[in-house]
Amino acid sequence: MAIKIPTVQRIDRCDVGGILHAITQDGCCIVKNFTDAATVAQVNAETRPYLEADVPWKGDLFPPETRRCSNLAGRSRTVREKWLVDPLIRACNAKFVDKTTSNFYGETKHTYTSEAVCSIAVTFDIGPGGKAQRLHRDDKNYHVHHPDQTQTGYQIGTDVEMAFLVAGVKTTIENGATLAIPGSHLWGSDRAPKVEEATYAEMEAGDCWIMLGGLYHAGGANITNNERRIVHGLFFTRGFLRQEENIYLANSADDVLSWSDAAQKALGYTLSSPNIGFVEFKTPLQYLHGVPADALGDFDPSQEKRN
Ligand SMILES: O=C(O)CCC(=O)C(=O)O
Ligand SMILES: [Fe+2]
Repeated sequence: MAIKIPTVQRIDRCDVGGILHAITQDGCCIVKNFTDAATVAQVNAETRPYLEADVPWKGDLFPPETRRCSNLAGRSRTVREKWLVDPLIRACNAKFVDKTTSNFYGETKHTYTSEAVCSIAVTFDIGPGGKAQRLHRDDKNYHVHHPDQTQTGYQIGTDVEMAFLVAGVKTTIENGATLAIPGSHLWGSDRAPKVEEATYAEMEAGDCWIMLGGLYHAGGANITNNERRIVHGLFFTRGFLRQEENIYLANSADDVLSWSDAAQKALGYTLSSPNIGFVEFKTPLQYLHGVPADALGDFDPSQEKRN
């Protein structure tokens, strides 16, 4: 039986209701005209020096042809002050990621809302020859269990993460447009994704791909000879998915490096498997020790290798 590949809905940014509906239905959508050409050009210019300085990844997470600009919100004023705080992004996070609960504090009932926080902001620039990533759910990092919702429909609150990828260039099947399976946010954790079920999020520069953390997707293969596929990504997660006490700001590098390995680990200076807590794609301890970027590989060596 031929596999039916769902299409991606393309909706103009002024139709916020339509965008929220499409994400509920499909787990993703493309927002047309998310931003204008001048803003895209500015962000491309602000990130170019960092992309040019980046070195090939040695491992499975990215093909060696990919260059990244990590700490994107810190490094690009335009990303930080325009896109990160865009009302459309806030509206999406408010619906899918913010969390409100009520508790008794003594005999008084209190209701608290934890707002989504940017978990990672990074540019992905896939160069010619770059192979596709494996299909994955980004929320594997948060160990999310997904119930099978294919019969019931999507229940808001199932996801703890969502991503916004703004096209820095026109993205095509040839240059590595993101691969995705619309509707796969509804799949139970036991169902494996197949490449034959995926479609491509082809975008014009300035469009924005939005997806929930439970949607299967992957960076595409770049089979061109001379095009670079640049997308600028903002990923948000629940605001409370972090440590209660922020000791990272309270202790100097020298203090931390004088602690025992076990204490460093207990206090979060190693990573949570697979990929939580890195800085400039290094573990905090590699970063504090000044390990050069070209000495690095995959974070979690226990991850299964590709077939
Ligand atoms: O580059 C892309 O299109 C997506 C990258 C991605 O999914 C990832 O690195 O988790
Ligand atoms: Fe991903």
